[in-house]
This record gives sequence, structure tokens and C-alpha cells, in this order.
Amino acid sequence: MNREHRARLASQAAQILRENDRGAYTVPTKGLYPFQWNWDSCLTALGFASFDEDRAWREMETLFAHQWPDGMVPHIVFHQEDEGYFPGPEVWQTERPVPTSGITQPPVAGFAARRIHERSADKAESARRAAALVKKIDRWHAFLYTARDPRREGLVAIIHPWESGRDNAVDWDEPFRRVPHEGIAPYRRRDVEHADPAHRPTKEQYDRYLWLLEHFRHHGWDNELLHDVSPFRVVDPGFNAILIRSCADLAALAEELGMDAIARANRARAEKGLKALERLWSEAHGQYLCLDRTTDALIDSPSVGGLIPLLAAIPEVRARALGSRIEALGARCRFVVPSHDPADPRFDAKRYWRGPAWLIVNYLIADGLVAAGMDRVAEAIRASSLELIEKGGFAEYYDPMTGEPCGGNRFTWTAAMVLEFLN
Ligand code: 2M8
Repeated sequence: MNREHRARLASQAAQILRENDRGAYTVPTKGLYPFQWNWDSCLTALGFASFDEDRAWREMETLFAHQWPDGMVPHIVFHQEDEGYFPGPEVWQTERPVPTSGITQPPVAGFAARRIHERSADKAESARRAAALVKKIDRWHAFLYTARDPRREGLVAIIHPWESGRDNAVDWDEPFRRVPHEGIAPYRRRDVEHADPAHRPTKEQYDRYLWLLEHFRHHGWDNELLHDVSPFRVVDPGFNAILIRSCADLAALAEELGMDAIARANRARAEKGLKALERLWSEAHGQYLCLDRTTDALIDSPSVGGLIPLLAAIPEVRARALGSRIEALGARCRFVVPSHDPADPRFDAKRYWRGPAWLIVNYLIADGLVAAGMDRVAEAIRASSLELIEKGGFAEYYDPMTGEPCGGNRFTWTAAMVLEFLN
């Protein structure tokens, strides 16, 4: 790709960020997702940082302004009313000053904040804004390692598939059987009016998402209770690896800013998490798997969640094995990285997180591969990602067999990741 070509792609990506900018936060895409989402915002901030540092910090500051008193950072902030999304604030009923959802999402904030600060041009201003965020991110990490790890194992559980960010991954099929899907209030889905229903989660899955939501609402969104009362408690290697990396990055950032207690606490969390992650390794699959905390058994589902640990400082032998795994997946599809192994009969090339490739996941994995010295594999992911954009535009996700763009279009975090890949 020549310079002119790169500049054209970067300007298209920046244009999408501006289009979806609502002033102090961005929406993931018009129509389908009209509010602020947690990990979308943090990854989008990275995109903003390449042309507007002030706007990058503001994106994260807005998100963290809605942190709960217990430290949780909600997965959606409903800044304004919009009928176009379900479930909206009237279903969540979390009683926050500005309505939010009642669950969280992968904690990429520590990772993003460190990266934005490292690249900042105005170091004094960046340090000032980073320091305020560091305290809040630290409280979020503390929340996760208590409320979601009550036995202090060093591994946090998600209590709703939406918390993983990989909503309908094959990983949840088995533990989801324990979640009832009857007796919920009647509802009307809006997502299937914006996107092809064949590319979205099924009705049965939505019923169970809603059952959990109503169950937690019934428990007053009390995070002291929710982990134990949830019939769905899964340790996701992707979520945990992101948290471990964010703890390590927050420790480094805090140290640079002279916030020593926060640095120490997060370094200790990262070390403990890394050791505990080993429990999720599957020699048979050559990758990490989810662990069902209710049965204490690994879930037999080779998904991309088990490759995301490349982002954390896992042992070299594990990183090498994951590198080989990604090469093997590459031989099974035209574009990498599929969110589920195409060799598994449950793979579904167009259905959301059950097969399609996602640029944000590609970015996180590529980052880990470079850190582990596997530049060639990382470069293949980067090239594949940019080719997907060239062929299909800035979509929410892509069929890894054909490259067909799926889901929402002119998608914010996809555009942000293009800016990162071009950086
Ligand atoms: C998707 O999830 C939301 C629920 O949070 C939905 O489908 O309604 C996921 O891809 C999630 O990872 C993402 O943050 C969100 C917004 O892009 O959409």
C-alpha cells in the first residue's frame, strides 16, 4: 500500500469517527447502537489519539464519569433517549443519575490510557488527564478482582455473555443451558430491524440474555450478590487477558506518574492473574478455553477468546503455540482471525461472534504477536484486516471465508482500528 493510499484510508476512518461523534462520546454506529459502549469507547479513543488527543481523553473521561460507586464501569451509558435500541434504560432500571446498563465489558481502559499517554505530544496535559483516569481505572480493576472473583483465585468471571463483548460466542452455549428462557416480560427486539437477523443472535439467546437481566434487576443490581446468584458464571480467557494486560499497563503508567501504591497493586494483580490463567490452557486444542465456574470444567469451544491471551505476558511456549494456531486458522479461511475455528461444526461464518472476523480482536492479537516476536503472523493479520476494509468498507464484522461485510456499517471501532493499523 503506497503513502497516498494509506492517507486516503486514514482520512476515511477519521471521517467515520467524526460522523459518530456526539460531542463527548461516540456511538458505535448510527441506528443499531445509539449510545456509548464501554470497550468501544476505549478502543475508539486510540483512534482519536492519532488526530485529536483532547478528544481521545474526553471519550474515556465521559465513560468514567458514569462509573458506579462500587467501581464498576457499565457497558452502556444511555446519554439520551433513543427508541432504536433494546433493551433500553427502562428495562435495566439501574437508578443511576444518567441511566446506564448494570453489567460491565472487557476492561481495555488501562491498555488504552497507557498507549494514548505514551504517544501524546503534550506530556504535561496528558499526565494530568491520565492521572485522574488512573485512579478510576484502578477502582474498576479492584471491583473486578473482588466482586467477580470472590474466592480470590486471580480469575474473574463474567455473569452475562454481553460482558465478554462476544455476545453469542459458541463458548456460552453450554453454560447458557442453565439459564431459563421462559417467564420474561414480552419484548420487541430492535437489532433485527437494523441488521440481517441471520447475522444476529437467536431469539432463544435473547430470551436468556433478558432472563439474566431481569434476575439481576430483581437483586437490585447489588454486585455483592450478583456473582453468586447468577446461573451463568464463566471465566473467559479473553476478558481475563485484557484485564491482566490493563493491570500491567496501568501499573507502568501509574509508576511514571508517581502513583506508587496504584502501580504496586496493579502489578500484583497482573502477576497473580497471569499465573492463574494457566488453568485455562488446553493442550488438546493448543489454546486457552473458557472455564465454567459452576462446574469447574473447561468448555470445549475453540474460539478467539482463547487466542486473546497473546495480549498478556503469557509464557513464550504458550505464545508460540497460539501463533501456530492462528497460522492453522489462516489456512482454513480467506481472512483472519475467525472468531471461531472453521473446523468446528458449530462455526457459522456470518453469525456475529460465532465465526466472523472482527478488526478489534485482530488488533489486540496482532499487538500480542509483535510483543512475542512473531512479526510475520502479526503482519498477516494486519494485511488481512486492511484488505477486508478495501473490499467491504468499515463494517462491524466480516465473513472470514468471503470477506463479505456484515452487521452495522461505518462502524466506529473498526475505523479506529484502521487508524491504529496504519499508525
Ligand atoms: C455488541 O453487543 C451489544 C450488547 O452489548 C448488542 O449486540 O446489543 C457486541 O459486539 C459488543 O462487543 C459491542 O461492544 C457492542 C457495540 O459495538 O455490540
